[in-house]
Amino acid sequence: MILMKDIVREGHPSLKNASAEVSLPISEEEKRLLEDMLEFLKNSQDDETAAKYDLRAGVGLAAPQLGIEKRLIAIHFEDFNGKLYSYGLVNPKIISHSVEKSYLTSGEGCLSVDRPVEGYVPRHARITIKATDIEGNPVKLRLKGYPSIVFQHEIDHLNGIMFYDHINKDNPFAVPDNSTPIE
Ligand code: LHY
Ligand code: NI
Repeated sequence: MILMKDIVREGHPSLKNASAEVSLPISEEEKRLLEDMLEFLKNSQDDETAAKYDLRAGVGLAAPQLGIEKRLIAIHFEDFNGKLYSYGLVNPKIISHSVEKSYLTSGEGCLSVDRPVEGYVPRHARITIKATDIEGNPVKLRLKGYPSIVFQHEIDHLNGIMFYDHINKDNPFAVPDNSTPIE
């Protein structure tokens, strides 16, 4: 199982590099990796398991955070309406996005960052993603609100971009133009 020691932290090159496209169909090893990544997220959200293994709760994880520079991400959370988003995705790509932006009023964190970084992280308010799922099926997702933010955070990791790269250096709490806050 994936543990916190397996997650690379700031300073590791995999967090700064662009990850490689994965050829289809994915290998058994890549399939197992995505399943392990999803299991980590579920474990991290289970109070008992998280306490036992000292896991920090997470809703998303990207392969480069394990030092594996491949375009693979896992997402697992329920939105505020109780709708489950649980995906292991291969080569996720934002094919279109709104001009309007959004940001989490509480900011963002990262499993690879062991310090609080304050400030608003401007994101596209709405995105459409194309990807391939674990079973090899094509996936097309239209996302807004919190789910849109989480997917953008994870896809950024595939491009070597950290959430704080988006924060306004002069005024971390500057409200992004044409944006809607997400509580
Ligand atoms: N995981 C973060 C997590 O807490 C992702 C996140 C955090 C997204 C805050 C949006 C807001 O699950 C990661 O850092 N994965 O890369
Ligand atoms: Ni992160």
